[in-house]
Amino acid sequence: MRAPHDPNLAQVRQGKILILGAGAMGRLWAASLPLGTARFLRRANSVASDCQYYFRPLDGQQRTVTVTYCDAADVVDVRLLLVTTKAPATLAALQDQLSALHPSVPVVLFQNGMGSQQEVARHWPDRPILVASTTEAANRPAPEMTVHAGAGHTWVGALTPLGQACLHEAVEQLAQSRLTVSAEADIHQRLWRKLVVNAGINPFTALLDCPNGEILHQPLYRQYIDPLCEELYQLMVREGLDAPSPTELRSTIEAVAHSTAANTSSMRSDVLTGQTTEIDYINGYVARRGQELGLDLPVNRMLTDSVKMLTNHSSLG
Ligand code: KPL
Repeated sequence: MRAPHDPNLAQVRQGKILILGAGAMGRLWAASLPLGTARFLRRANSVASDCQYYFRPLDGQQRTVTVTYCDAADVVDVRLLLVTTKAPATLAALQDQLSALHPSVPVVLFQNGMGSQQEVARHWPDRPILVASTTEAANRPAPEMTVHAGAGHTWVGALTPLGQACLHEAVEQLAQSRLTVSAEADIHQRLWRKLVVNAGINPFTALLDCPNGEILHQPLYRQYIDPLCEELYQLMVREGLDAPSPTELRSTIEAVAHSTAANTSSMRSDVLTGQTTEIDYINGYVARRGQELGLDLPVNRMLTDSVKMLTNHSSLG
């Protein structure tokens, strides 16, 4: 078994960490946790026993990773459940799995955007529900290959009262990985910062079918980015958040587009692979939330509708 990376973490009680969602983010965590710690939760109707893949960490030393699939009811000493499913699939995936999991096991949600995490907390207010906002970059250039494409930081905060009670222990469990993890008292502000970045990059990369950095030179982006940032600013103010100016929001978006210039965004990748995108939880969430608060946000509506036309998936309304 691999030794804990930080001697201070030697005290962390070892147990299993279950992961629901064996996509790029789930595979990154499974490969980064101490050997033997992670298990993938088997999805309904699946009989898979092992998930084997190549993992290329930041140092380029590619290795094979094997993670056992299991059913929640069959694992003893579960310390955490990490949920790395796509936002639109999260509630249904948890409805299939959570009843088999002891109610005291902390659930950490890793979804992009906003709305799916709050749906989960509303469904299970008496469970320890936590949410993570991460800047770790991982992708799967081929189904059997997972690449850790950029070092980031993962902030974890609580969504329910029991989540607050186990926040520090959950962070300690996650910090056994090689990844940088910290507890965040104001997780809402972090989630909003990520939402702004995704709202300003993802739909343009999907519509223009280009890597993140290329949007900056495209007329579509240049025409809409300032009105988009104005809408995001108005909504943040209406939400009572600490809102950076529209110019600062644009600078944040462009700094990330530059630093991830060669990346294919998750939304472009979903379109290219014919999967449902997370648009309803990014620009779609902004447009809906604006409507609830009496704000018309037409650029977010237009981007939501345009991305949906690419994939033809149904609207949340
Ligand atoms: O989070 C991302 C995504 O692709 O969903 C960004 C930050 C845009 C990086 O690709």
